[in-house]
Amino acid sequence: MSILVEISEALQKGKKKLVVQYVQQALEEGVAPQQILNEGLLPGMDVVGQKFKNNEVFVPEVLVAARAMNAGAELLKPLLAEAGVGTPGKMVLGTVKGDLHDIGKNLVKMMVEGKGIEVIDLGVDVSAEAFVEAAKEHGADIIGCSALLTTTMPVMAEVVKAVEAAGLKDKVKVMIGGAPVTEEFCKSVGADYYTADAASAAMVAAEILK
Ligand code: B1M
Repeated sequence: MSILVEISEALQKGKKKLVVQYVQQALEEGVAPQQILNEGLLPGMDVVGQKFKNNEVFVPEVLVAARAMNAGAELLKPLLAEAGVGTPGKMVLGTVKGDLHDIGKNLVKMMVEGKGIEVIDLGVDVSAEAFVEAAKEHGADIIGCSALLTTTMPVMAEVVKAVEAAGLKDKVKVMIGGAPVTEEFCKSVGADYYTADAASAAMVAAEILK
């Protein structure tokens, strides 16, 4: 089995130490860091994302796989930076104001990072202004908003309005999600994208940044 397949399979099983060991081995064998990322770590995380979407694996498996992914990616980061390989783009992510639920938001973060995208995590209880300020500060391409309460969903409309007011409508896409959020709601508030789960959010984010 090729070392890149070994990396992908160890990641899918959440075997962090093994992922680190294989990434090191691949580097010693002269495999390019970008190839390790694109053909080892990222496809491994894609498999986990798909299985999660299909209810074949659940939150704990995603968490351990994401930890393994991050450990492998940490080894590559300085080498990728040296080689001038940047991230495909940036997402500012948070749970909207008044809402403290963050389990789904954290899954979205892991899946999106699994696509090589940089995520600036603003945490929970994030106001529309704070989303927009952070997007400006970090030059983000996407604002991702999560809401779990029907009472906090209207904050997503405020985010869309704040993006427009800041003159960022053409630059920054607003993605929304969370259990009570729907495609219909997304259209009604003028957000750019709605996705039902973390794996789809990551796929759509990667598409936006292509
Ligand atoms: Co709360 N809670 N909760 N809660 N809680 C719900 C959401 C609720 C449905 C329970 C119920 O009554 N049946 C209900 C909301 C009702 C409503 O609004 N209609 C509710 C309530 C009422 C409350 C409180 C008001 C309770 C109280 O104090 N009286 C309170 C509110 C606090 C606040 O936020 N201000 C509260 C508090 C809490 C805890 C702190 C105890 C805890 C949160 C812990 C934490 O997050 N750190 C909690 C929990 C755990 C839940 C339930 C049980 C589980 C939520 C969860 O994490 N699901 C929930 C009931 C339920 O769903 N069974 C409930 C798992 C998670 C993986 O799913 O977040 O949907 P989810 O994320 C999914 C997708 O939605 C999507 O991807 C993820 C998976 O792939 N997704 C995105 C999420 N964000 C996305 C963003 C995207 C794209 C996709 O793009 C950017």
